[in-house]
Amino acid sequence: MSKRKLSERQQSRVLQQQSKSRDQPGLVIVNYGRRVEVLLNDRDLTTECTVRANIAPLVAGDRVRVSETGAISALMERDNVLLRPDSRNRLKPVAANIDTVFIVIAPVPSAHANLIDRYLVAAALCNMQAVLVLNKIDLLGPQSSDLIAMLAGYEKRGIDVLRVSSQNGSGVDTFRAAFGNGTGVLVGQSGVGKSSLINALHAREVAEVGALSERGNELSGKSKGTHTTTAARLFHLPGSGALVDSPGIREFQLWHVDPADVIAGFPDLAELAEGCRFRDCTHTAEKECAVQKARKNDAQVEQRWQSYSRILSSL
Ligand SMILES: Nc1nc2c(ncn2[C@@H]2O[C@H](COP(=O)(O)OP(=O)(O)O)[C@@H](O)[C@H]2O)c(=O)[nH]1
Ligand SMILES: [Mg+2]
Ligand SMILES: [Zn+2]
Repeated sequence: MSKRKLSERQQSRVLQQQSKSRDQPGLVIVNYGRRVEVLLNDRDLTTECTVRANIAPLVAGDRVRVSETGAISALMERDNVLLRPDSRNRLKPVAANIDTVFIVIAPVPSAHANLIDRYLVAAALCNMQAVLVLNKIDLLGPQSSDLIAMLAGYEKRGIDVLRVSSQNGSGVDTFRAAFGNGTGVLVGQSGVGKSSLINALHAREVAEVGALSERGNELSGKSKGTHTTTAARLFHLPGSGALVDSPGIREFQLWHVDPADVIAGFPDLAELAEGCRFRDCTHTAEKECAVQKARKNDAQVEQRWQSYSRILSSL
């Protein structure tokens, strides 16, 4: 792009901003479809807004401008946005301006490394830090040794793992401290306890617990006029920080990802890959591939490669 063009674009952006300068800044709490709940920056209460036609689909965490008549007139530039495919395989934004993705897992429903890895790839590609949260530690027992070993593996590779029980409150303070002032998003299978975690952080019920309401909405395909919704919602936490509760995602697929980017979710393999002969090595069938070589001598690398390879072939 030429310098002149760029400056024209910048100029028009400035003009756009000026015309909207009387509109108030706000933060999207939840998008119900027709209406969007917004927290105006200078108020404590949220307000329901309409959305002007030219605005892209809004999600929790979006910074917007709201006109005097209560219409969202502008969407401010996003730092990042978490995307996921919907049931019809169309990419949809889930939450915006996120510092940390909390990948919630539990003893039940059981966690699979490959699902965690898919979330890790997504977080890396969306420029978000990822932390693993093991919820329901009150249910851990002798049968949990595989889960505990799996988490130790992630920890060894430098990923923070928090262990909590939203039911008996253990670890909840550590969890609260983990993101301080930032904005996090909870992701993970339905039923792992994401909404329960939000409630535990509030010490009272603010989020709806139980997968039934989510399923009800999925079947009817529309909200029943009430505010029980499947949309992601932002909760301000007592003290500081905010968390977005996202509806359960049974199968989190990464089909929209460029195969060459998958390695971003596998920093340990990426490090090995520096020794590959070809820069565009996919670590599958190439000659002189350092990852393939390491696989042969290291059972853990082999396990990690299997997960990587499963994601590659699912794209
Ligand atoms: N034993 C135990 N059950 C929990 C815990 N946290 C949540 N649950 C239960 O797990 C189920 C699903 O919780 P929910 O918060 O709706 O999960 P979500 O679908 O991820 O939002 C509910 O029946 C909760 O009572 C926990 O720490 N321990
Ligand atoms: Mg929930
Ligand atoms: Zn390679």
